Amino acid sequence: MAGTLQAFDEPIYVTRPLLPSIDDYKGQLQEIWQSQWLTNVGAKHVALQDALANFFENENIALFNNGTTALFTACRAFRLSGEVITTPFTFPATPHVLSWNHITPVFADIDPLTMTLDPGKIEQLITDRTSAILAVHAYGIPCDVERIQSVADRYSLRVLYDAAHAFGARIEGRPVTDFGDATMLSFHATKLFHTAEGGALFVRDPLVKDRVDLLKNFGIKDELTVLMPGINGKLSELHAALGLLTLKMVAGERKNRQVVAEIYRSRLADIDGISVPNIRCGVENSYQNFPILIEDKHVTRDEVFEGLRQFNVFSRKYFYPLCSDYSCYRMLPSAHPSYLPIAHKVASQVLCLPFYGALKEDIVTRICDIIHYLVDK
Ligand code: T4K
Repeated sequence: MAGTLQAFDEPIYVTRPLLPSIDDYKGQLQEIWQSQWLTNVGAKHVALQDALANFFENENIALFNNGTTALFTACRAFRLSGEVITTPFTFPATPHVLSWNHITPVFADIDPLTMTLDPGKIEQLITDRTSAILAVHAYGIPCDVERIQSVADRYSLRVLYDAAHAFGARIEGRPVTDFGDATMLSFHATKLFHTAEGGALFVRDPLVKDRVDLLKNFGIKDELTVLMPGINGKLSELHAALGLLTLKMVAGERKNRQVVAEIYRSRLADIDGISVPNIRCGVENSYQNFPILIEDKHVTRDEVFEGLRQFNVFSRKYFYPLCSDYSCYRMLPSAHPSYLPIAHKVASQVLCLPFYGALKEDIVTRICDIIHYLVDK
């Protein structure tokens, strides 16, 4: 079969950003130039924040210049301290925002089906220093929010969600941003909805939203009053304007990604040793990534990863290595691999395939043929 398969002329990346027409963006830039207002909560920022509040049916939103700053600020807004229980199966930003707040991340194992924090593993890690649970809707597959909340309620802990991947994901019909005390979204260029760089924080309590707005602007109340040590978390007008345009394209992009996902699912279904995570009943995935799990049967995950590269296909091993294996965290007691068997297994098997709406049907089919070849050879 290798003879009939050829490497792609152009590299096929794990994702490509959603881009509006350059003319539409020029139109936005013309308005910004005319206003001479480039940042600090200008008209585009206000318009995007309103549009997103409307989209998520939630007024308690604050826009940020990236998701990491949004999550960092959330920790400050809730005055989290001591220890926070989180997942090792995530992007470095998740534990790093804790460290930057002088909080110790405590890693709990993940659920093998959702690949998110296992609610059954949280309770045993709670100490008198625990202030919160920080869970991640990895790949936009929602966590078991009900069980996480019930543990948190029993111990009076805050619940924060890193929903960097979860734009548009729903739980029992409700947006993921409706759950927990706060939810962060990332609007990075690699995300389904993006502003090139950007992010947002949704909070349950309007008083916390006021505090978040202060914290993201140096703690400035007015020209003469600084109320608290804040940070610069503001989204510029140029980024907000891009978001206004990409937001209009999100529904179409989601539909296109569903088509790509369907091709992958149907063409990879019959490969022994490869599985596609199933979404449980009552939740809707955001279609941020397309992860597959490769059991070490006929071929290893790393062999498929390397094999795809030979064909100019750049899949990614999100999230390998686990955060608990980074040199800055592996000395933590909770980071010991013996406590995190599922996370280690999933991290050694997972591969995120190229996944974006503009990926043509014949390209997806060819990627599947290459995977078939790599498994059979
Ligand atoms: N929490 C979680 C769970 C996250 O996944 C992330 C970010 C965060 C928090 C933090 O949110 P932000 O502070 O970023 O808002 C990328 C993104 O940079 C990162 O935002 C994202 N997660 C992560 C999962 O993916 P890399 O290092 O893999 O990106 P990079 O540059 O290798 O890009 C991946 C592929 O995307 C490239 O091979 C090609 C394509 N690409 C990328 C960019 C930047 C483009 O086609 N155009 C582009 O402009 O981290």
